[in-house]
Amino acid sequence: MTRRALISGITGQDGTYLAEHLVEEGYEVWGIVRGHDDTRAARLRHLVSDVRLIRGDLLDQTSLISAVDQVQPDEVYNLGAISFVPLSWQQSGITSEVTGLGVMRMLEAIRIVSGISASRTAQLGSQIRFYQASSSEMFGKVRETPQNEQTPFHPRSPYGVAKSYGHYTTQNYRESYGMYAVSGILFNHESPRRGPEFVTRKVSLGVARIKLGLSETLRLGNLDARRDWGYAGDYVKAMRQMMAQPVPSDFVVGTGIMSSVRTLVEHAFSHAGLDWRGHVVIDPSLVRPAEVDLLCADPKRARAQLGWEPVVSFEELVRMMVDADLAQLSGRSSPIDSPVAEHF
Ligand code: NAP
Ligand code: F7E
Repeated sequence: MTRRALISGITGQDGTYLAEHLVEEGYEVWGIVRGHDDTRAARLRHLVSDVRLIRGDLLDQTSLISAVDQVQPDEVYNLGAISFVPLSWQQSGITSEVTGLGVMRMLEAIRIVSGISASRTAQLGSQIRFYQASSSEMFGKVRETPQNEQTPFHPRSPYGVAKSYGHYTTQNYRESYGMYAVSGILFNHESPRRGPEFVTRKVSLGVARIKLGLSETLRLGNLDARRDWGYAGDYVKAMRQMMAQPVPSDFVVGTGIMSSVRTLVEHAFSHAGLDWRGHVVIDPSLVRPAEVDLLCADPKRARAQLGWEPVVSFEELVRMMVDADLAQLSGRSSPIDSPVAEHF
């Protein structure tokens, strides 16, 4: 029988790749979209036509109950969040509400629609499965390197704190109610669909603009930070694989290789035949109040139990993103989103 998936955050980077992947796998895919911005829904439809949309908001419990009740999904993927770390200091309240409490609201919607309570726990097999988009930002000021499923959390931003709340809430619903609820602790993953405020896309767009003579400089913050960067198209496959396990549990997903922002910049400029030193300007206002200095995954468990492997390397990813932005800005492909992110 056709499986039915409901995705929050379907208009975001991961939502579009996950929707594509699930459609390819034969799923009927539904997405929750907020009421205010039809351009985001239009972009989604341009990328993935075969999805059904339903209105809802992670701030609004009633809308989530209605969505789950109407769709009657087999699987719910909670990807919706305020996901840009610097914004979480400026808007910590709304970040806690959406990225943190939103997880609880989505789990409550499933619990209520499924008729699960403390005295009537879920029966594995027939129940709605739940995936939470947890993040390596929960490791923050890392206690060990690389980080695995047992590494303690030390979040460094309101975003990391909210994600930690969502992570523990997911675990708690699994333990309290016997629900099939899992978290993927995903390390940074990028693509040509990445929001223009995140550093990889900011760099690929900046390089394309400089190459095409549309700009001279690119303003950046901390070049020493190191991240484990992979390709979003690879990571959404791990989400589905986690939901197909007989017993629900959490997985770290990343490449196990880290690179600095400086290395990212060097690769991106050199791919376009440019020397970054003549163009990059360090802007202290872009340095964060509390930085996560390094993140590096230990994906052994995902590799062994899910059979998951990243396909696209960091170098291929950077080239893919620069080429996509060059094509977009020179009019050789249709626009994905706003090409200006200088002020983030
Ligand atoms: P993204 O591009 O920023 O997408 C975020 C999505 O959340 C958008 O579809 C947005 O919808 C939706 N959203 C925002 N506020 C909402 C609300 N109040 N109610 C319902 N939906 C709301 O993020 P992403 O990169 O695809 O990441 C997907 C998820 O994985 C996020 O939870 C993120 O925190 C997490 N994560 C990402 C990474 C990464 O490296 N990409 C790593 C670890 C974890 P609108 O279009 O309406 O704004
Ligand atoms: O920053 C440094 C910055 O904003 C990466 C989100 O998807 O991944 C993402 O969070 C690094 C940081 O991603 C600029 O200081 C330097 O050290 O691309 P980012 P992030 O903060 O790692 C995690 C796993 C998530 O869960 C999040 O949702 O790059 N950096 N200069 C800069 N970063 C930005 N954005 N802009 C700069 O100019």
